[in-house]
Amino acid sequence: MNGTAPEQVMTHVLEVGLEHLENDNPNGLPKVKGYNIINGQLTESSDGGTFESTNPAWQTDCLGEFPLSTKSDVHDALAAAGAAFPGWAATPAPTRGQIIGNMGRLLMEHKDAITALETREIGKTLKESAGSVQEAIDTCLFFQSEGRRLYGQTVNSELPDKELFTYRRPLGVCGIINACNFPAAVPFWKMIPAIMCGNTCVWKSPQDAPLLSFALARIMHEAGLPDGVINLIHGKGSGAGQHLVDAVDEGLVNKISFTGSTAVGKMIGEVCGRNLVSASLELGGKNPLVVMPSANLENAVEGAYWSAFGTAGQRCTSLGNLIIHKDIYDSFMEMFMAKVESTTIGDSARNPGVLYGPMLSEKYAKDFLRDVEMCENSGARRVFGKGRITNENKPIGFQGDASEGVYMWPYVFVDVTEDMKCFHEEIFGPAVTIVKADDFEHGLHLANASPYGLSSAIYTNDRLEAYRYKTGIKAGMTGINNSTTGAEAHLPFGGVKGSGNGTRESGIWVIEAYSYWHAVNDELSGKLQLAQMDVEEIEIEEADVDYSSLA
Ligand code: UN1
Repeated sequence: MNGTAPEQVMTHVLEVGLEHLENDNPNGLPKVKGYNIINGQLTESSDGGTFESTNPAWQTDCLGEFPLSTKSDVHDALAAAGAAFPGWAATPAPTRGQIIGNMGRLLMEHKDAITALETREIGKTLKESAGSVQEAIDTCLFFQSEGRRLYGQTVNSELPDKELFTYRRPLGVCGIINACNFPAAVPFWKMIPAIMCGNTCVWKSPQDAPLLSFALARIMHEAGLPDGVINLIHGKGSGAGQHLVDAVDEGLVNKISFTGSTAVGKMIGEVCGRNLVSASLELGGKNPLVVMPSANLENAVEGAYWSAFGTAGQRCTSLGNLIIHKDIYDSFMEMFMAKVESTTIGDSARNPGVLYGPMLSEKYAKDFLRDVEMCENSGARRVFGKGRITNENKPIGFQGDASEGVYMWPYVFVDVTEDMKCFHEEIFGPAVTIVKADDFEHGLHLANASPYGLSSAIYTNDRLEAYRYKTGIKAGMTGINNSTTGAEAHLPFGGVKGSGNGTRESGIWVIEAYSYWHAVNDELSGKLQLAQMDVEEIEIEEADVDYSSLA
């Protein structure tokens, strides 16, 4: 797959005139000149600045150069989205849904190529990249038909000859900012419902996935999306993304949807709050998974292992605190550690079947190493994990040449207690912190004790325990006898506490985040009738019955 499929997608994006740049890519794949897409036009940064996107599994493989967008580029994109808004909002919702359906069908057609491109750009395994692309397809297919609903209501008036209605109205220009770990699924979770409701978007691509974002934006246009409805801008660090957030203060943005860290989410929430602009914030997690004695231990080990180390732990739904009942602690740990020790790691494009690939980029590796140091400093005992994988320092399951990419050992920390910093802080990478629970109540207490509330899970075959966990946990999502990951495209996704501001992505629930309710009354009587005041009063008639005598 690694040879032909990425070339297919290159051909696809090259159809719009992307030129190949000089390169020494070791895999023979092209390095392209990438662009912003503003009002359907391919544009460069106004000051000519660029940055590169490289393959974290093979760092000498450079995918392309992309515009380092300036404030004026961001403003151009906002102006285009603002200009496109009235026309798009007036387009019948079923037509908007039809275009969204076309996007889903084009993604299906190019799924293998997009999958390979995602793996090339962020290092996820091919299986997982395919899952992320499938999640984008599922989202399109779900919202295609929502375009034929987008229901409002008819409501009875308290006055005669008067009708009441509710309508869903679009918010306007939406700023979309997503992380690079689900670079196909998450922006689609945001933009598909946004445009289905009639909004227009300025999409700031994640700095580590600009080419994939470009390919997706091109596909959206090929599906029939009018120019200006989705405008793509690239950028790095606190550049273009910050300009987009700053534009909220300038009155140019009606909605921000952000997936990323809690710290940045709080900053965005403050800016939106002071401007009374709606914000959807999908933030960090320290997702707990509790294992009780009645559980099928093999199944629990598999679920915990996948939750902790699948995707190299780089999901917002990845396992944080593994909470094990003391009676099964030793037997669970024996099976768990055997799996950890044999973990397969490598470049999935060349070593199919590895559990996980590289970190998403050097930046994620640096933060991960800082965080595992924090675990040790906070008193946890490390029983597995030795830093960055090199050819001299690698676990037995590592495949390929470690010097080519940015690979991390899997980490296991035990003897973790509630008073430690590492119990409370998210670690974005392949590390798990393990806590022993005395009984169910203690396990539930520990599961609720972190500042986050995104995902959660319990393994138990006791139905009452499962019920008590489900009703006692404070989290946006809970798996029973399942891992902490695995949200589906038609269930509400999001968290409580430090994991977000209560908004939800996906399914019918996300529509609330991209529309407002408009209540309309139509007075047909030809006169002014005042609600509450001109309503006919119905007197209660005194009944001549002694009810107590009937008993
Ligand atoms: C994310 O990490 O931001 O449930 C999204 C899951 C995936 C989505 C994760 N379907 O793990």
